Amino acid sequence: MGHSHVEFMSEFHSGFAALAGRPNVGKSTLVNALIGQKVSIVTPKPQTTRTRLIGLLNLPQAQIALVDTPGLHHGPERALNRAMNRTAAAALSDADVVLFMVEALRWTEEDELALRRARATQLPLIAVVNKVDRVRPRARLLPYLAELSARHDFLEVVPLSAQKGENLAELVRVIARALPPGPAGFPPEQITDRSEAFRIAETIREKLTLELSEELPYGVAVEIEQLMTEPDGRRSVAAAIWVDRPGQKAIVIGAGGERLRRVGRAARLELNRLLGQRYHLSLWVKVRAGWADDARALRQLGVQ
Ligand SMILES: Nc1nc2c(ncn2[C@@H]2O[C@H](COP(=O)(O)OP(=O)(O)OP(=O)(O)O)[C@@H](O)[C@H]2O)c(=O)[nH]1
Ligand SMILES: [Mg+2]
Repeated sequence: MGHSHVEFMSEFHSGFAALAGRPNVGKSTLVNALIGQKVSIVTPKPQTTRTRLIGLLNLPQAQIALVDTPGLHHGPERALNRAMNRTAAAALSDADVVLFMVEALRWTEEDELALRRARATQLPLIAVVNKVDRVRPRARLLPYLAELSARHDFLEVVPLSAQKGENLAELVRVIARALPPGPAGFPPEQITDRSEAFRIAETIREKLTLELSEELPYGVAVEIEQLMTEPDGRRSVAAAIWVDRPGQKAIVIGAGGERLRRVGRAARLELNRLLGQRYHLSLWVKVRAGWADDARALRQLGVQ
């Protein structure tokens, strides 16, 4: 991001801006784009983000704690889905302002649900219309923006492209102005509230999800079992990949272990770059039947 113009504010502003939206609208992509670093994983699959996390944006006159949340959704009533919806709703109610995100030219029942949840907070809402890079010609957006504006008395409606980085400075300006005056709540060098172990587990899960998009309808979970520094200075990680059924184990591993090796390699390269250390990953696949509907398993994963 770099250059955001908030110089019209005479006092320092600080607070929490929580993302609200159905799965897949681009909430995590936006958080990463605003922070200028990947703090939240992104995939083309809905329900990627499973828990809330914070990305911190420090400006000369404001500190914005962007709260990424799981997409609000209907659908399978597993304990995991209930926990995701609950987490998202709770994160919204703890915020100072809510960024209600939709995809340009689209409005679904889940968008309706998400707007209902966002309104229930009684906080000011900023509408963010993402993925405008797909709209050609841009004038096609105008009736959509008008319809959206009629749905709620939004503070502002900001069309942008998180992926292409279009119009982000405008959004930052709007958020900073909506936050209350006050000192920064986090040290300026901090970029996220999440631990190294969390970011490792999430990076592995992202690479797995990208590899397995169609094959594992219930997805996987990743548990970090060990994290330590080896004598040569490398960070050594042992991670268990949880699958739901024995048949899924072979799918994740792939012929001759090829797929799991590819996932491990992609995760390792990204972690080296992202966290500035050298990683050594040992991945193994564990069958944990019904994990997504098992409260104990979810607590162990930190998603509830
Ligand atoms: N064309 C386009 N695609 C985008 C844009 N922003 C995000 N995407 C894509 O949309 C998909 C979903 O992005 P995410 O950031 O994971 O969406 P999310 O809202 O966090 O999804 P959940 O975590 O499942 O709730 C990914 O394939 C992104 O690359 C954008 O501005 N333009
Ligand atoms: Mg997400």
